[in-house]
Amino acid sequence: MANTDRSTDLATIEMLDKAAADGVTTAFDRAAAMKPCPIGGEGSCCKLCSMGPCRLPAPRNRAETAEEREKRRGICGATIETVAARNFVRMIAGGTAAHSDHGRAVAQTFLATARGENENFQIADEQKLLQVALDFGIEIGDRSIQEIAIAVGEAAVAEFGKAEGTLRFLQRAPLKRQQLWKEQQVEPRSIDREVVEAMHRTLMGVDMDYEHLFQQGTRTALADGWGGSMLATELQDIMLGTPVPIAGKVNLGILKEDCVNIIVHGHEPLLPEMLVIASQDQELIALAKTKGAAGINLGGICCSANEMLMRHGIPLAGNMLQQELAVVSGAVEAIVVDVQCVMQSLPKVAECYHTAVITTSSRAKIPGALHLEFDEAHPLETAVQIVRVAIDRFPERVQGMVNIPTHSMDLVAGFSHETINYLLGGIFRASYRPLNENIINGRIRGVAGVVGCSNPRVKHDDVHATLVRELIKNDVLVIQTGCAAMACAKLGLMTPEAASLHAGPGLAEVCEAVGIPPVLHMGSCVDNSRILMAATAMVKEGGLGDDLSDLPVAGAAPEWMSEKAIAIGQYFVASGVFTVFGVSWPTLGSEEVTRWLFDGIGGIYGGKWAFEPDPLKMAKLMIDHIDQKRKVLGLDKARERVLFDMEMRRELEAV
Ligand code: MSK
Repeated sequence: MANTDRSTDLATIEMLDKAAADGVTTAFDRAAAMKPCPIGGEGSCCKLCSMGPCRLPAPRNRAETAEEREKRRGICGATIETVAARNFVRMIAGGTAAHSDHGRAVAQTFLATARGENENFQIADEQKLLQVALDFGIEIGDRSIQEIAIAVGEAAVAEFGKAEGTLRFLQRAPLKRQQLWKEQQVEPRSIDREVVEAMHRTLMGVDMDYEHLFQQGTRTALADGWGGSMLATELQDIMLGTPVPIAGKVNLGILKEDCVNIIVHGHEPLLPEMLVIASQDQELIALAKTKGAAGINLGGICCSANEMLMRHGIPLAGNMLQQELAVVSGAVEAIVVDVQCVMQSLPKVAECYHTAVITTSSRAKIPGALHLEFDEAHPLETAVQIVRVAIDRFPERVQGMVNIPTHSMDLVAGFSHETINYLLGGIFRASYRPLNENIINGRIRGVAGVVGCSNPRVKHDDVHATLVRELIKNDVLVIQTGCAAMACAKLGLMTPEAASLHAGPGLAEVCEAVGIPPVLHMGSCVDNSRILMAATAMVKEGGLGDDLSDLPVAGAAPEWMSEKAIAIGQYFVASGVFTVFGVSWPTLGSEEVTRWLFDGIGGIYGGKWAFEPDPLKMAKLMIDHIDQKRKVLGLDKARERVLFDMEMRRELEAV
């Protein structure tokens, strides 16, 4: 396959050409060489015990007879429904564990910071601290900020393993949704407990009723979205600052030929925060100059990058599939990784260049990488050590191997849900009212969350971009996180100018009046919890129903690959959001389970799943859903657009 068919991104194509010339193999090559296993891919493989693995594929290209269907069982007698559901629930548990272990690390650092045991971090957003304290039912009174922070930190750490009660952030949801979760008995009790119970119930010989299995899957996913992920986001904001709009750049063109280039890749933002400080340290810059460099240039891949961008404007080098390609540029002195979405191939790719691959988490090592563990008690020291390693590598750069793509793009990021509130409502009357009103009057048709990974099984960035362009063209405001956000940012969809170039007339009018792009960057993977909060604020503002499932909104992960995406999708569905995934669907081996996820579950939660790999068809599914919600709300007639008059414009501009 030509590299132009593998990605729409010009920098990626250039680096794939260079990788081939340099004799380097990438994920794109490995995907082309290895077809996905069709049995595992559709959820029909059970490898939970050593009586198997049992393969339970349906007949290909013809309908299954009832007799064949009855015989499609594992050695223990497990039906294909049980096998497909167990596999799916285990994916949810894996994704929830990842986000929540990240959340736990943040909560522990937060508590140490509050107690004065960690001087490198501080309480940066007192207002948010007080908000979380109120949500946690913590008394404020005349207590000091430190006392409140300690109480919040202790309560946050307890959310992971408390013995009684349910998760505190569930109370943030609309009342109707809380009631529904209670009735369905899916309120998560503690985060760890739900992951443990999901693993237990999916073990050989335990839970065998697929709907009952999905009940636990739902409870586990809610422990992610309204638990581990939301805790990570909120506590990071309190310690590091809640994002506000900030200009940045994206794509491999951000690498600088004359500088020591350090790429941070992974998810947890605490070490990256310290690397931001260390990379600006005058002594270290002077040291870099003694080695012949003009300075130190920091960039990011995946969600560590999103975190650094949102709070410091540090440029994004690219999304998940560009991690190897950053090294292939020959201009990266160190790629620093922690957890999640890191490819084991990095040290192998780095062998061809001079790049140091540095692992930093106590939870993750890679053979062939240098391990410099992040010392939470002395985080800046670890960061300084890493920068020194990178500086020492600069003289080893082989000039003939350096080829930095010229492609980079401007973007505006930092749209936390609080920022949307201020931008739309104004600093003195922060409110979602203008957003709701513009949905009600039809300028904005609805809102779509387009999130998730990149995946070499589809044309890189293309599915994201085609879907998002189609949505904004149809007046749907798009909010994004993770690698999806980078895909669209690279194509210029996150600049204010994108409104007049790509958005439909109603959406463009609102974006131009307020000065926002039609596609809003909301952060990293754990920040999908910001989308839950934004949607909840829309419900609470009024006029769009009284539950999340009433809103004209939809979600998608067009190029997903990680189990984390499945956990996110399930908590969106259980929160009432129609959610479409592309690439492939992991329960297709069971018609019954798939039908239940695509339809039956909607009867319970109001949100349901869909699978559609074609981005234009995916957009149609989402827009049809949004229109159907508008109809139920009586807003279908309101789509005769009202043009902004001067008074309306003044109101929106009073920010
Ligand atoms: S990094 S989970 S590839 S979005 Fe959060 Fe990107 Fe997916 Fe990892």
